[in-house]
Amino acid sequence: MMRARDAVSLALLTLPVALYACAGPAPSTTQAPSPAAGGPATISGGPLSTMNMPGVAGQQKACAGPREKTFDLDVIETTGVDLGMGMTFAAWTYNGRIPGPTIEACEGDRVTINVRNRGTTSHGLDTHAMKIDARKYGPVAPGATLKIEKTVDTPGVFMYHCAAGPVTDLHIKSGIHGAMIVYPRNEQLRPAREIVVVESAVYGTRDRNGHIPGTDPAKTAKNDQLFSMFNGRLDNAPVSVNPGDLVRMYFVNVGPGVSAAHVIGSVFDAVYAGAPWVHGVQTFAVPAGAGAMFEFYIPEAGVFPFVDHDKLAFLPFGFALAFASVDVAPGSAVSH
Ligand SMILES: [Cu+2]
Repeated sequence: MMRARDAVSLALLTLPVALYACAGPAPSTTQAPSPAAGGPATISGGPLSTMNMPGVAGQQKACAGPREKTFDLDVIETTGVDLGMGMTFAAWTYNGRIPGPTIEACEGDRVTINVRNRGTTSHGLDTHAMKIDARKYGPVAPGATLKIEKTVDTPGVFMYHCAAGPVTDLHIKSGIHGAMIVYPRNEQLRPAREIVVVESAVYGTRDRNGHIPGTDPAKTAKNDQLFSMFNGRLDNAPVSVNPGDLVRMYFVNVGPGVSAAHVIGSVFDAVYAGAPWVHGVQTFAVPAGAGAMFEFYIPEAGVFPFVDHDKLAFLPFGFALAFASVDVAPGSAVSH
């Protein structure tokens, strides 16, 4: 597996650079911005994306738009979604994708979510952004549509996922989850290159053809994943950024366990996981079922992989999302 090897070599290549920077006088850099000075970021491009995750509309559009927003989702039990690296997974999903579509609202919006159950068993939807009678999250029978309505009044990045009574864990871990952003209405976020990243995992056994035919309840019960992923892919292409960019990541951890969110080669300038913002954080803990905004600068030309520092064992499965301002040698996990 070419990509697997390369993901490891990426990490190995990156480490000595970090160590060098610590050990000696600061190496001269040509165009490092000064995050410490708190100056405005150089924004030289639009929202960022990965294969399974389009760019966000953003705070300005969400908050300038109508204060009543409606989102329609379909629960679809697939026979196989492509995870990359030659693997497919018979996932259960919202809208046929892992993760589901990102729901963007603004603080104070009246949000309606219609969930059409196109599956063969009962499904629902639970969004952590709402304060509501939990029974309103379903589930509903196959063929039925669930309607959830509430004003969202807490800004942040929230997980949403299937609500299926006692088997909810199995449904979430089969792929029925996504991110919901509630932008603050009165606090203007800094100009930044924005991206949504959802960390999740697959629990099953792959066959000779790389197909994982379903979720294994014994493995989900033990949080024993086959591998973890960002945005439903094992092999995300590098995200192209520029030196000086401020990146704002809307992050959700589906699980398992705590995500030790970290960017190799940068330090979070600001983190929001519920007021207030905190600053100068190397690694931020996001438990399963939680989310956060991470703001970090691209300090100089190079490659800056976002990782779960507690799950580096999955680097051979491509579990790193590289932010890169440079072309990387062909055959590398961070090549364009
Ligand atoms: Cu479900």
